[in-house]
Amino acid sequence: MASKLYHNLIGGQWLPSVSGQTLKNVNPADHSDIVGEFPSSNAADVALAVAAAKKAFATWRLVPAPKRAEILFRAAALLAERKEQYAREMTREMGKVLAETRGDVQEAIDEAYYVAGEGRRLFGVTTPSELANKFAMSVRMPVGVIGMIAPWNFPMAIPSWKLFPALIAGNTCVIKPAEDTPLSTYNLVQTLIDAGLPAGVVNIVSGYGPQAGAPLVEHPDVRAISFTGSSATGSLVAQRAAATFKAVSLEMGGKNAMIVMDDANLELALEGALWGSFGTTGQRCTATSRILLHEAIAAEFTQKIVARAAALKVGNGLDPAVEVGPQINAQQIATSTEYVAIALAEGAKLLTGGTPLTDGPHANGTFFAPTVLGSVTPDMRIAREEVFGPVVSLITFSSFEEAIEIANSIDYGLSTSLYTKDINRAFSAIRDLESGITYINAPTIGAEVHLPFGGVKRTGNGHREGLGSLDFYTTWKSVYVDHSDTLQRAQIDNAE
Ligand code: UN1
Repeated sequence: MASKLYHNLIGGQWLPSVSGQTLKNVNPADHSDIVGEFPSSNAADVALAVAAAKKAFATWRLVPAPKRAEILFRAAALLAERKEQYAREMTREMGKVLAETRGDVQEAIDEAYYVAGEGRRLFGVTTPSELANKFAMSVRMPVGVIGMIAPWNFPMAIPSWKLFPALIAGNTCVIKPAEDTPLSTYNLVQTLIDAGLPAGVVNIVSGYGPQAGAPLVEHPDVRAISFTGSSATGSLVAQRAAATFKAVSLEMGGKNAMIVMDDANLELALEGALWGSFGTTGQRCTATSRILLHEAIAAEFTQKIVARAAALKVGNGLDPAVEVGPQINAQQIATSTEYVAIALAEGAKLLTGGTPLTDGPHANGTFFAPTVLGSVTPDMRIAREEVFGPVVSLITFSSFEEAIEIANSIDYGLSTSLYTKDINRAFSAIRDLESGITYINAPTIGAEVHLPFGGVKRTGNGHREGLGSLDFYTTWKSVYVDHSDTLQRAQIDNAE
């Protein structure tokens, strides 16, 4: 059966790529299942999309924000109606299990309601002028055309984190979905259109990074870029965007540590470790990838997590019995395989997993066995570099201070977690862990949309999604209204 052909969305019209080239969206659990064919776009498509977004900005910026919000409220309700269908399509293109793709759609719904509420806030500031009979305030203005480059691991949630706040603030958008998971972006944007979004306000250009992403980053009419992906690509994005002085929001890698103290509820920590490490097949920037174990409980915890990890059912995420879906593609399988080899060469011990799964129900997809590595020390590459797969490292420590030091010893700083019943240690950890997010008695995953999301060090460049995203998607305009009917000179006429 011929797979469904999708087009770019430009100025409200669905258009094939200018070159006519396409790319295939393949189900990672079953490579014989082609989800669809999408445009493989290049600079010519990006130019059309940016021109459409620029044109639409002239009118969209003047729509009152509460009216823009009404579209988001409607989109939220429509997404809720379509949740099951969109979740199934997402599992088909991305692989994660249905419970998680339902969560991904739910995250877009949450984001829509959260941001729609901002339509009646978008607060600015007023402040007294230093001069008499003069009024001072600063208001939030839209930035203009925003370019967005989205990852494949949260195919609807992360585009919603970018599109919705940009839209409520009056910007127009060109989004490049990840080449592995474009359908969920299409579903999200189709919902916005059905909710009444005018033509040209959001444009989709699908394709690969070098061909479609790079021209978006470099286009002079794009005023800001929001990027989520690897730190290596993020660095290229920032360097290329610098030539045209674009604001850039980068959301990148992690090597997230969970610390389990000797007084922790071990069963709770075990459940959290399994969910944090193997949920989304470990393919979250927030995934738990280092578990730091107090020496007093290390042996018991290790034995339990190894047994539980080995028993996880890996397979097609549409099967309700499956707990862990496939990895997204062969490249990610190669990365997981390579990191296991690097870890073993450096002295780590393979406790379970460690190889791709290729037989029986796994024959047609890209599966990797849930993997636990023991005897890992903080200096090993496996303890410092992001794998983005179902591979977790166990590291033993003997004091709380040492655990914090190990947790902070890496270049990333997205999410951290501490299991303890000691409230003093909990608050010390909240203060001392170098990360944008810290969980107490919960794993490193599970962020809610209305709190700031992002990290420090190589994880980000200081911006936040969720609460804080409006600071990226708006620019301040300070306004002075002098009603004295005389020339009043600041810094001069008010000086004694
Ligand atoms: C990601 O880790 O790539 O916090 C995004 C979470 C999700 C979002 C994760 N709400 O786990």
